[in-house]
Amino acid sequence: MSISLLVVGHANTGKTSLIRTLLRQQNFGEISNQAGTTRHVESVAIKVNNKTLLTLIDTPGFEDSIGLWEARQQAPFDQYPGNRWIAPFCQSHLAEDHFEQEAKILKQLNQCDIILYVIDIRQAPLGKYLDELTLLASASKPIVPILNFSASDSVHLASWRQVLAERHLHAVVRYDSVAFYFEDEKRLYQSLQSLMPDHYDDIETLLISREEAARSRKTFAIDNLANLLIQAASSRKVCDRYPPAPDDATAFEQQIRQLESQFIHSLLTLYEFREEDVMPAAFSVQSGQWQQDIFALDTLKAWGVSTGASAMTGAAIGAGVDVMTGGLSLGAATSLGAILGASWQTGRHYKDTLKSKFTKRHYLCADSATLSLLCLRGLALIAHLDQRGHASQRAFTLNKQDDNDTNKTIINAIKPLWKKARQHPEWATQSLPANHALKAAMTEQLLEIAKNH
Ligand SMILES: Nc1nc2c(ncn2[C@@H]2O[C@H](COP(=O)(O)OP(=O)(O)OP(=O)(O)O)[C@@H](O)[C@H]2O)c(=O)[nH]1
Ligand SMILES: [Mg+2]
Repeated sequence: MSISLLVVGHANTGKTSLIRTLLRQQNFGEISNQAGTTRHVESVAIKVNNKTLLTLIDTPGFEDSIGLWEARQQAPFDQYPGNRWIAPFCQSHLAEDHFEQEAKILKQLNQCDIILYVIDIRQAPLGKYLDELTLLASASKPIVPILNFSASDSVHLASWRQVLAERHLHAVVRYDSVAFYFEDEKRLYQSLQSLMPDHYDDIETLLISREEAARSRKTFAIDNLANLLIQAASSRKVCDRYPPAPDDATAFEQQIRQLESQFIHSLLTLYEFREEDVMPAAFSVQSGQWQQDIFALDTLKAWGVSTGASAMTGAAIGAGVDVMTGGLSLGAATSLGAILGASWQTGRHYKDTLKSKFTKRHYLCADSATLSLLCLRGLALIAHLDQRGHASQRAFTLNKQDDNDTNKTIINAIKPLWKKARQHPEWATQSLPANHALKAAMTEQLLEIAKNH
């Protein structure tokens, strides 16, 4: 049998939200800012490998706990000790009339293993909440208070801790269903382990599976970001003049934006969020003219020129290219390699350079500012989704990122890699395998950055 957790609390304290976050699902129940959103009891299972480890039971909120406490203290219910008042109360006319919502909660009390009492810590521990705690305590089930809305400081935190301690409720868990921290959730599960030692291993299995899922999501997200940066850096658009005609510039911008949209889409799917959860603010793609620096060591290496003689050979190539006139054919260009004595394996990089030089064609490519922006926005999105609770209702705006020192350091670490990617137009439409040298280096850098981001 799985552990059954009854999620209770005053109306609008975030009970349904808590369940959504624990499930990592946005489609459980209804949530809203209005009190009285949940009107019925609803159960849902948390499974690992098809085995149900926990059953969560959502309930309507308490609406009139002071009235309920008074009714419990009046005849005939005052005669029943402990939890014995609950059954007759649920069969009474009071349960059908005034306390219809409360009766739905009370009926569940006998069947559950643990009560999760959800508190909105933005509210002071008023009498109505204390009455709820007293009523729940009469069921003689373990209670774990959840201090919800914990992402922001609350002046009431200390007084809540005090009133809970006075009721011997020390295993209190801080939580926030919108700004989600796995460490908080871990503490909740650890409390359950100590309350139900027979289920220790099951909960441990759940914790491990949650941790593994978070790790593999992160790895996959970073892999996607590496793909985005490599593809954006290696994307080119041929145009016959520079600066480009407006149509060419627009088509190229579209190409780059499309890459980012695909990246956002795959991350939302991965983290199980919806398209409307992220609003990518528009950004302007800045494009420069693609140029191959023929004196760069990497270029020479790609041309098969030994680096020992690089400076000289590079100069010779440069001179060779400059003295040749526009009528040069690619066949003739091939002999340039022979003139220079370089071992000729240049393939398309060399041809591209010569071709653009002699056919007066230009290649547009994303400039550094655009690639920096894509990189920083990608990292910001991953950091956000890692901590976005499934109860969040506000869309995250993916904005321009600050030009601060941390971001400059990040860009300086990644830039040399996208400079290399820029020389490989054939990578624009493929995702390189994880063991590809440049992809592996990019992924490693991004993972390192994401760890501290
Ligand atoms: N910032 C923040 N908002 C939260 C948190 N938990 C819930 N909310 C918001 O609070 C509102 C109420 O959440 P619900 O989950 O509907 O609350 P409930 O207790 O199920 O409400 P009822 O079913 O009406 O009793 C929603 O707008 C949630 O987005 C939280 O931890 N932090
Ligand atoms: Mg609800």
